[in-house]
Amino acid sequence: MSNRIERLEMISRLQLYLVMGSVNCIRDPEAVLHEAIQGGITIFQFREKGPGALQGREKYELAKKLQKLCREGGIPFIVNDDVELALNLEADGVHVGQEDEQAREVRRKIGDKIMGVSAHNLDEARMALEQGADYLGVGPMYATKTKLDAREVQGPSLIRHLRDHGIAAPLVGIGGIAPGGVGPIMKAGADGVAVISAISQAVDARGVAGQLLAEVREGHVG
Ligand code: TZP
Ligand code: MG
Repeated sequence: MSNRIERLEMISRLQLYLVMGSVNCIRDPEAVLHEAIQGGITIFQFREKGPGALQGREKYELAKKLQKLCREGGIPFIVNDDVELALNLEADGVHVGQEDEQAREVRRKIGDKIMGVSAHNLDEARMALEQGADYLGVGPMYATKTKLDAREVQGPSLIRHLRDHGIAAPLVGIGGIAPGGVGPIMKAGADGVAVISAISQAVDARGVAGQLLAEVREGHVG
């Protein structure tokens, strides 16, 4: 991210990040995403993963439909892990974890698209930024049942720790975040929060998104 305007734009995009695939939904994913966009999510990540996840053509078709909703809603569409899918769809970016393809390699393939990387400690954060990450997903903030292989809970203090050690990049907290839990993460220095179940399993996805966004804005410091 070369200039200050782009950086500020990235930060404002990260306020409320919905991460979701068909496996996470108890209702039609398109309906959930549509409501979440109405509720104010600022960015979306297609994460089609875990037991029962769609593959091949079906995965592609769902991604395409969700990307269309993002375009209509004016929010970026990011693909988890699958660089090839992101390139085929001309997605806005890719998010990779520590167990996925090396961030440096992903950056080489995607050019100037958005690249997010998951980081669980200072070393991983520094490495990801050195390899070209535009933002970091940091967590787990709280206990989560959604990611079976999630690392140990870190708490919002991990965000503070990264800030205190000079990590100035856009940061988004993830893991177990629901309405009522956003304030401490923002106050620790995050730019936003990423959620899966709080929105994808909500009866009122629009209402929950609205609540989360309000908490992000209230809790924002600096
Ligand atoms: N990475 C760290 S925790 C997590 C991911 C993908 C799962 C977040 O899901 P939820 O339902 O918001 O706890
Ligand atoms: Mg991954």
